[in-house]
Amino acid sequence: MKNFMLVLLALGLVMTFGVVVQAKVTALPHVFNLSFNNQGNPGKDSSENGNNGELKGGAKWVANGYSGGAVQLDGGDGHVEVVVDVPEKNFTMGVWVKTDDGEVGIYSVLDGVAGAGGHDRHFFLKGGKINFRTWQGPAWATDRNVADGKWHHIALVAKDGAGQTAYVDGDKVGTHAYDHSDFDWQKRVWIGFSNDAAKDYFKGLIDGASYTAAALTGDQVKMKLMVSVEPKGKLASTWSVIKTSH
Ligand SMILES: [Ca+2]
Ligand SMILES: [Ca+2]
Repeated sequence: MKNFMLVLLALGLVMTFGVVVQAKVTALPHVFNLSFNNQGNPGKDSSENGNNGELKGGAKWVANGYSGGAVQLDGGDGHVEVVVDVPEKNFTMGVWVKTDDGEVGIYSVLDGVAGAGGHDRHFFLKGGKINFRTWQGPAWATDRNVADGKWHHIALVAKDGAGQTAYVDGDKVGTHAYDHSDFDWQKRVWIGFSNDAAKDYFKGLIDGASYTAAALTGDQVKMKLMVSVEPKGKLASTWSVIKTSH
C-alpha cells in the first residue's frame, strides 16, 4: 500500500510537471507554433495568432509524429508554408525532424515562392550535419549529424548583441557572432525547404515547427522538448505497470 501511494504521488508529480511545462511553453511569445496534431486542420497555428501553415506539393499529414501527428515530405516539392512577417531580431526557430538523407533543406525564411527575391534563416543538412545561414552573416556548420533516421529537435536562437546559438536535442552545438537577420522584406516561411541545401526539399518527417519572437534561453529550448512528453501516454504505461505488480 505504501508503494502504491508513492506511485500515485510520482504520477501526480509527472502530471503536474507536464501541465506546468505545457503552460510555460504555451506562454512563450510564439509567432506561430505548428503541432500538426489536428488531422482535419494539420497546419493549425496553436499560438492562436492565426499564422496557420499550409501543406503544399508532396506534403501529407501522418499520425506517427514525434508527438501526435506530423507531416511527411517527399523530397520532391512537399513543404509547409506560413505566410507571415517574422521578427529579424531576438528570435528562436525550432523544428523536429526525422530523416536519413544528409543533404536536404529543413527551414528557411523567404520573400517569394521558393525564395524568389530573397531568402535566409536557413536550416539545412550537409553531409548529415546541421548548417545555418542568417543573412548578412555567412553559412556556418555544426558537427552534429542528425541524418540517422531518428527524431531530433533543432533550434536556432538569435540574440541581439550576443549572436546565434544552435541546439540539437537541447544540447548547445554551435555559435556564430552574427546576431540578427537583415532580410526584412521577407513575406513567408517554408518548413521542409532551404535554397542552401544540395537538395532544397526535405525528405522525411517534420513535427513541432515554431517561430518565437524572443531569444530563448537554453533551458527554455529544453522545455520545448519536454512538452512532447505526453502525460496521457505516460499515465497509461504507468497504470499497466501498477496493474501487473498487484
Ligand atoms: Ca505533432
Ligand atoms: Ca520580418
